[in-house]
Amino acid sequence: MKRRTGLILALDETDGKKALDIAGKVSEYADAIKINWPLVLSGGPEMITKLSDYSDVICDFKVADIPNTVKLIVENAVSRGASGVIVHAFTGGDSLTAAVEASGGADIFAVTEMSHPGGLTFTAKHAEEMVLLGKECGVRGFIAPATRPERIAFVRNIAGPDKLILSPGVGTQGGKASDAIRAGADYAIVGRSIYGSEDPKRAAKRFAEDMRGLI
Ligand code: BMP
Repeated sequence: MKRRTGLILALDETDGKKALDIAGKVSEYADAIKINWPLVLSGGPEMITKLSDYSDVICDFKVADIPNTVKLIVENAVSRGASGVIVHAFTGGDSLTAAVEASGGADIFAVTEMSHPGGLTFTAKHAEEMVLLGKECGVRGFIAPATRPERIAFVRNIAGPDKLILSPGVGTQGGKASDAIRAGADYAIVGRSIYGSEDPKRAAKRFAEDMRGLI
């Protein structure tokens, strides 16, 4: 994943045709497109391959399972063109290791603390352990919340300078892309504020401009 703007588009648009249209319009400003269950379930897993024509694709499947199932999911996503897969860390070291081993060189990102209010219930309390475990298992980076920039700084401090931090929660959830980057994130993930806007290209440009000079 080459960093130009620092922007990752979370393409949770459920109309497959519309999603591809938005991907084309926004690709100038997005370093990657993150695809999650809403679009995979409505547009089919072939959306992963189709979107990889526009940019790097990160499969946000938040994989949380036993090692063998993790392996099967990660292998399948990568074979369809994913250059990254997001997994949960709470499943433990064997499942995280299975993801890294099955990735065939694609990037594995582990969730630390989630960006929504409910993320405080369990994930925040174990964020440090999850980062340490992720490092031990060789993940490429972490997901940390733009809604709480001080927690991005916390994750960066434990993760060290070499891991990537991808930060969702920008825009609709209240976080600001430049604040996330200043706190230590490498990329800001933005969904509804771009794909749900009347002019997704202009919206993406605005987020990219907010981060310009910090990337
Ligand atoms: P939006 O910008 O529309 O709020 O979308 C954020 C995206 O990031 C969604 O795809 C969501 O599933 C994902 N995400 C998140 O919002 N918080 C997290 O802690 C982890 C996520 O993957």
